[in-house]
Amino acid sequence: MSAEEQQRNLLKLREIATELGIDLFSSTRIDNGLREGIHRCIRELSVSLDNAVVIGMRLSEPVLQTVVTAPTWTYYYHYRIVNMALDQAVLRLSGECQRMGYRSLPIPASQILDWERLRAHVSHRELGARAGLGWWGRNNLLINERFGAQVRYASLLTDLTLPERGSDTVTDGCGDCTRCIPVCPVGAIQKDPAAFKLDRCAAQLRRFARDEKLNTMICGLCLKACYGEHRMHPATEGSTT
Ligand code: B12
Ligand code: SF4
Ligand code: SF4
Repeated sequence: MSAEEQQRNLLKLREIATELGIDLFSSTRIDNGLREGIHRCIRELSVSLDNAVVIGMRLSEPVLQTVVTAPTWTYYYHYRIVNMALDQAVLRLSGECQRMGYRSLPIPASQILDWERLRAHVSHRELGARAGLGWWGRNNLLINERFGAQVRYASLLTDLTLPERGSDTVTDGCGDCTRCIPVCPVGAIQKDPAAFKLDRCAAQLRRFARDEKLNTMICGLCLKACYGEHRMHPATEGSTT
């Protein structure tokens, strides 16, 4: 397929995504390095479905303002509805790939397959970084230049050839910023993203799920601290509701 055709395919999918409220959109190729991290239930499939589309939806800043010391019911509902919107968008894009005569596998925004190791089908963060949507932040999240960590992601795998984008992955995008380090209640965030203490974070999210009666492992504190170019409104940054 020519580069022009690949670009046309990408634009067609991007147009649909934009109509569905998607803020970030890109694509990348699944190479052997990425394939190693893919869950065994779809690893074989990813050999032929070796193009990935990654989409992102920005979270609402006022919703995040309700998160001050713990996740709130307001944040919980937003988390759920954004996941649903992403899943619907990926479904639409996947259907479009199939109508164009290609195969496509939609990957859920947030479905854990392996509860012991806390792993899903693929890492949207890793795909997003490869697709040029952001960098690996100190808080272990994918940080987008415009929206910081305040974006949720989903992806799909397809045999429709798309342009290889963002191969120039940003490595040290955080620069001098350390804003998220002190907000973590369990000190999970370190200067070096690779030193992130996942065990501490996961234990705290289990406590939040139980104590806040959310029955879901969410938090929101290090997301709120990482807002990219769009600063939180200064008058309300620390307010409670
Ligand atoms: C299971 C899970 C968790 C587990 C922990 C999983 C883990 N291993 O980190 C728990 C329940 C603790 C958790 C917590 C949170 N999660 Co979570 N989680 C997931 C889920 C469903 C699967 C992750 C997975 O399979 N990881 C497997 C490993 C191999 O991949 P990885 O951890 O992403 O990255 C590893 C390597 O890939 C490598 N790496 C190589 N290149 C890169 C590039 C980047 C950018 C990164 C970050 C890493 C990385 O380093 C990592 C360590 O080995 C994903 C959705 C998905 N399918 O991706 C959401 C997801 C990662 N979670 C998300 C969020 C927002 C959260 C929370 C803030 C909770 C909340 N919603 O309030 C916290 C943040 C914790 C933190 N600071 O990391 C978002 C992240 C968005 C973003 N902007 O980055 C995701 C992508 C969901 C979504 N649909 O957007 N999560
Ligand atoms: S999600 Fe919460 S507990 Fe985990 S690193 Fe971020 S602030 Fe800390
Ligand atoms: S708040 Fe600053 S240090 Fe933390 S991940 Fe975001 S940009 Fe990096």
